[in-house]
Amino acid sequence: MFVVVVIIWSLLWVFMFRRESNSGAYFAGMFRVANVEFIPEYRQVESHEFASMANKIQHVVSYVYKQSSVSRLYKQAVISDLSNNNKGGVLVHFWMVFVVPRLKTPAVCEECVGAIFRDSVYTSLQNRSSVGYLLSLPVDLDSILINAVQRSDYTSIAAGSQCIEKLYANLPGMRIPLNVFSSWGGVSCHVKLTAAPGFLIRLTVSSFLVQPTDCVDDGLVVYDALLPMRGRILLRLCEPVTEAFSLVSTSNVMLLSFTMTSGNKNFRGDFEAIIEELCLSRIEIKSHPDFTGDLYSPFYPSLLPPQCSCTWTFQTYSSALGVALHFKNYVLKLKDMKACDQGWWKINEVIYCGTYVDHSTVFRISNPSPEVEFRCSSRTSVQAFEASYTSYNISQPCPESHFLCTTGLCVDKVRRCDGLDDCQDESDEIFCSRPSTNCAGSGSLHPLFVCNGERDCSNGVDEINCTQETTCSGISFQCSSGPCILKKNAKCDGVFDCRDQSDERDCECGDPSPVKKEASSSSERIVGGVNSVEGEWPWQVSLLFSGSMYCGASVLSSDWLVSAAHCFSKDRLSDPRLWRAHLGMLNQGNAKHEAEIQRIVVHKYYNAFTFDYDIALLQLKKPWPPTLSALIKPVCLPPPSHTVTDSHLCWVTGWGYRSEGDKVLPTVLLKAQVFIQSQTDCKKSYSLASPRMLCAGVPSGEQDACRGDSGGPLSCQEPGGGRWFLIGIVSWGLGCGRPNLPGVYTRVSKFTSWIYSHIS
Ligand code: 4AZ
Repeated sequence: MFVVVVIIWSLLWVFMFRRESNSGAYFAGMFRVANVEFIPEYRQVESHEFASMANKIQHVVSYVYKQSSVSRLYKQAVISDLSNNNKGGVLVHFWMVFVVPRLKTPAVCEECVGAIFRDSVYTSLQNRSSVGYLLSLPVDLDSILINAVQRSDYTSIAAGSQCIEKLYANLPGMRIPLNVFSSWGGVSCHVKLTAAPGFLIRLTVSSFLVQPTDCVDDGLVVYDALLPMRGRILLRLCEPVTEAFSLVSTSNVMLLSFTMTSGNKNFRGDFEAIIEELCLSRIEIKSHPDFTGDLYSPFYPSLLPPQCSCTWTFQTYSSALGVALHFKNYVLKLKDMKACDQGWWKINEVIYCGTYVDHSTVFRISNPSPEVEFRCSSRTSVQAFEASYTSYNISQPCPESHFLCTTGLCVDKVRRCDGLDDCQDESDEIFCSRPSTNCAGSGSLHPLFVCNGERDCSNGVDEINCTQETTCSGISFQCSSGPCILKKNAKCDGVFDCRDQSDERDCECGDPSPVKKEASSSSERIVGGVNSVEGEWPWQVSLLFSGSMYCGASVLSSDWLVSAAHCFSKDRLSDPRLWRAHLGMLNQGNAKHEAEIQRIVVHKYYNAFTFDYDIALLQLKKPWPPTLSALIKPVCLPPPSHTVTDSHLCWVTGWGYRSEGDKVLPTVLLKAQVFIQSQTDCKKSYSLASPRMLCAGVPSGEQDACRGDSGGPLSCQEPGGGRWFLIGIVSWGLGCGRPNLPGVYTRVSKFTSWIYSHIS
């Protein structure tokens, strides 16, 4: 009996557990077979010609890996496609499967698998070419690319998928319609596009109707390859598209990988073969002083592919004239240690990186005949850009009586320090001496004092006629029906200021109801903070990533939260399924409501190096229940003209660390009072502070936000017990609680319209 049990147990172990403890490692790859003529039959996987070629190649790949150090793990290679290609020969697209014991590390790494193949080709190189002979198969060393892929990619495309379509664009200029419906054939569908060799593919997306779920349920990934290779993603489309746009491949193949759950989902668009643009031109800037011309990125208005290059050679009319490039939403900055990822520029032998911004800039080249070289340098497709060029007087870039902004724009000197952002980056509004109040003079009162709700002049002239309709500007409050008034903080102040009363609409916000009046000032500290009481910050949210407290956020409505982009910027952090929002919570672990996240919208200009545009929106899967509305309440959003004066009370709140070296997070929600600094002072601490940032703290540094508070609110109360507005979002800072190094916050008033465009 005992022997039988042992035998059965051993067999069970061998067949069940051992098998279970193995797992697959999947790779997709491609390489070029040189010196072989492509024949049309290779397009048909069923053809005899394909089978015979694929067999030969499969044999070679297997031979390479069976000779290698991972021979015992190698299972099989499958040749999925043979395509013709711009360099001649045949491009081979293949899958590989390895079986790896789960407990044995390391697994087969991506670099190792690639290196094995490359080494084999390398050792067989002949002459001085990049072609090596593997069992007499001529493989181009430079063309080898091997990527690890998900098992799901392999099973949905390689392992007998029902939904693969192959389409060809044989003639340039013919747009081939491409419509995909959710009923097409399952959740995952793949469309492989191939153009004739020598051409590129332009895909036009006319509309994409899907549920916006961060590509969890519905989405489209466009690859610059025929297999889903991670290193070759051109575009991930997770949101519905209603306005058509197009993008371009870097070779003659493209793969569209659709995920569409059931429902009325569909994709409409087309694709075509296009010729590679020769982006090379000589531009003469004529004598006429107002002469301007336009410069477009290659394939404009299509998105820019990861590879492209352009050279523009300019010639101005006189050696005293340089060339000014006026960009709509792009800026050139000297390249530093970091790689350029939104465009690489060489202008007169100096290298610059381009970056997309939300304002216009001017780049001046003080040379009458400069050569401007541009290269695409992003990993995926990026926005196209457009610039106009003019000549300018090198010795005097701006007209006399004008001020040169750091954006390169020229603005009238009288506009310097006038309280309005004329330069579009506020460079005309920093390092201004505090304006004198000048209460006696008529009409020349500095905008800082006008209608800010405070009596700056003893005669009160700064606070009169504040609700009279005037021309709209950056410092006026715009009523919904269009007209503007000078009263800066008219929003939700309990007084009807706009004729249409829109200033008091949607004002169920920023009105907490703490259960006890004040906390008995305990000695617990955030950085220099005290415990909050229940209901004091009903918009405060704790965001948990994979079960651990990671960031803060604020409630904007029943299903939207706002937080910092940097909380979601890396691979897994951008997956909404791994996040939970804890709402109506005072002590960690005691949330009144736990919400799942449906979607994370990170600002498209968020810059992970500079933390510029550090803002993200989170949509909840379900709204929080109205029964909790005593403990969960939205915060008010400041309109663009909102100003914070010395009479505002501002607090930063969160469950973050209490000091730089702290190891344990507090359980109770802490609050610390901080003061908002002028942008001039902010720039003294952090020269990199952008107009989208604000500094807040205390001179000693003793009250501050710290790690873990990120994404959480900096809330300011309107003077006289008014409502609470979300003025900042905890973003960054040098250390925590250091003197003269305040916390840096995302300036929310710069994002009001961006926020409303997504949440309403
Ligand atoms: C952080 O790492 C962080 N002292 C947040 C705020 C500050 C510093 C660091 C400001 O999340």
